[in-house]
Amino acid sequence: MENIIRIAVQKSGRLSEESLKLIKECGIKFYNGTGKLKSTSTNFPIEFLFLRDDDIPGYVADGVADLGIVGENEVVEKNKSIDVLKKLGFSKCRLSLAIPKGENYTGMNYFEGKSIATSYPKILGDYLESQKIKAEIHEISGSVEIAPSIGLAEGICDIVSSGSTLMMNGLKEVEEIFQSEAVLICHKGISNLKQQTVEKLLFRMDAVQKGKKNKYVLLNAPNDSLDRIVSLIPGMRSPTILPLAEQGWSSVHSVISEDQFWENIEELRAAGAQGILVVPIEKMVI
Ligand code: PRT
Ligand code: ZN
Repeated sequence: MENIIRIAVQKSGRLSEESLKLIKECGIKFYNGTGKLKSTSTNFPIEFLFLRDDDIPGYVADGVADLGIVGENEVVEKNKSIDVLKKLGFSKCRLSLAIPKGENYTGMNYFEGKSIATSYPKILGDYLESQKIKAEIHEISGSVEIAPSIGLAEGICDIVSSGSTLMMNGLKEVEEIFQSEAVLICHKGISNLKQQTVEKLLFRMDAVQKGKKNKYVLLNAPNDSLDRIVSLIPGMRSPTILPLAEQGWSSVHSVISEDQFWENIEELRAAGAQGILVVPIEKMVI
């Protein structure tokens, strides 16, 4: 019982779907009925708390939850004493300064003596201080983008993803001050037994993430180009090479990284590879 960990995830919002998907990909089963605030897994020692994202850093700092999945923007803004265990690669966005699009932007000194509306007073305050700019921060909890048009502030500092919200409100992005993605956070000083469960979860998350970053390739190649092809796709230990029924040809199986995927495929074709199949990898344990 003492090894059961509690994880806080966003109840409903931009982080919810990907957070639960990642947990499911780790083979963890649970029931997530609408409106439920708590749930328990049937096959892993973990309980779920479904909360507003703003509350997650605080619950993890207090130890009400052992783990949490939340945006780095909330982690830094709330400034609670917690550990960040892992970047999760989803809900990527940036926190930016924006001003009315007709304004002539001259650099950070544009903001000297001006007022800026934001839901992130700490991140903005720290940034202004680092830039030695004195501006007035108006903290508001939502609809930040309308602040300049209603005369509340001269600029805003808000989360931007595609940029279309800024555009629709007649604003332009002038400075990116912070980059964010979802992270896994942990209470400081959890028990050894709980720590073991956290390690198991991290091991599974790593396998899922590595799987996403890599592809399995199968191809046919003439035997005289095998050396070159093996050097292009070294794989995890080394590629598997199997003879084809046709004399002088082999089938090569290996793993390639998503980052260099297209360059790799082009080089393989140039080296004589044919019939290249690329297959997604669900999990990868090295
Ligand atoms: O109800 P609860 O408090 O739980 O949720 P919330 O409404 O506070 O947060 P939510 O669900 O909107 O966002 C959760 C987290 O997702 C944020 O803390 C960020 O880490 C991350 N994220 C990623 C975003 C965006 N992308 C995003 N585009 N959070 C907010 N936005 C908003 C932004 O505030 C602005 O209004 O989307 C608009 C800008 O989007 P674009 O695409 O028009 O630029
Ligand atoms: Zn929120």
